[in-house]
Amino acid sequence: MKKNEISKSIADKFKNIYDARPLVIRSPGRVNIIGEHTDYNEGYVLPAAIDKAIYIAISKRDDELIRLFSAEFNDVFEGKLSTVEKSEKYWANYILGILNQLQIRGHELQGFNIVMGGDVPIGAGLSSSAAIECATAFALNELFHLNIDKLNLVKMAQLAEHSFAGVKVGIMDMFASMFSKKDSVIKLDCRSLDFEYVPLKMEGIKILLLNTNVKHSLASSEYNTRRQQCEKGVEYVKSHFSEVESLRDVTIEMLDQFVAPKDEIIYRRCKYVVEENIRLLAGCDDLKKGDIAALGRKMFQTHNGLSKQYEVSCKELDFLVDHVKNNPAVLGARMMGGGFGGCTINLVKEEAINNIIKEVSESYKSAILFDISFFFMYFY
Ligand code: GAF
Repeated sequence: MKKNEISKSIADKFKNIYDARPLVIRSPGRVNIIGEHTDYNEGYVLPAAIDKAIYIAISKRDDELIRLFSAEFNDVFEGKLSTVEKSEKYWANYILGILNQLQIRGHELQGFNIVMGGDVPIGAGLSSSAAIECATAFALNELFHLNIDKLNLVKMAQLAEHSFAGVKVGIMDMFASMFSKKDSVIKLDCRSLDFEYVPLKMEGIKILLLNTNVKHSLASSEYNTRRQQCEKGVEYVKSHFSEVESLRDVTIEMLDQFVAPKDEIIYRRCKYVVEENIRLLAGCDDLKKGDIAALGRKMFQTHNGLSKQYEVSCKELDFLVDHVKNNPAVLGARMMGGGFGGCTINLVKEEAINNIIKEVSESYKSAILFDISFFFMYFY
């Protein structure tokens, strides 16, 4: 379905349920070209918003009730403004988390009705959760004239995910959803939050997303563990260099000297992050020079690091990357997002796409006993 058709169907659903005309807000999912697990280490990322989005239809109520309907799950949540807390309905928590952030900041709201829907596949690593949080934050900001700027909405969305979804995510997904621009990726410095739009021009090459259609349950707990392991690595180095605040300030030499002798696993985790930041900066230069083959090679290296050093891949993701690795029509491929399932991102020569999809789908089905699905990345 096209954007305006989805928007209309969500608005129609809203009118059927609540008999009112809503404000409809659309917030996109994202891809990330390179720079994975670097955001919470104050490094760099290179995301872009895609043409798949979450839609929030919303209107005010006269009481203090909150009524939420998820079109995806055909499920209802009801609560009160005076008792906003984590719910067992995990989809509702992304909305409640934003409400909680607004209340912490002292914003006075009235009750409201919401219908939520959209076409960002859930669990595919395309940030459907960040898109829900950003759409909700934007919608409540508009509805109640709160005058919160976009960067603060992004920060609130990140904190909502920490407190109501329990995952200590970085800022990349929300930032991409809120700040992306057509035909460009965002080179975001996650320390200063300075950013630059880098044009994504790839003649004859398409971005193909292959969805493993699996999401392993350890994704959230392992994500938080990786974050702690990185912090531990920083602590080891900081005891020798007090000015070090995050892995952004750390060099491979420091890791060799102060982390390797202490803990081999932490050393591997930190080394991946330090190398990934170097790869991203070089990858941006490749992009600016139009050297997509060089960028693609770095993506393969990133996958290798995520799989072997950072250990956030899984057999399904590894299968998809291994499968295209020696195909000359695939310039680069890697797992994308937090890991343990979701999509791989592939840079593929246009003329070979149909064959690749057919071939990978068949092999995946016989090896993994699952179907893959695929999408092309189109800009928001
Ligand atoms: C998830 C998180 F939400 C992001 O903040 C980022 O850390 C990513 O995993 C890994 O790069 O999408």
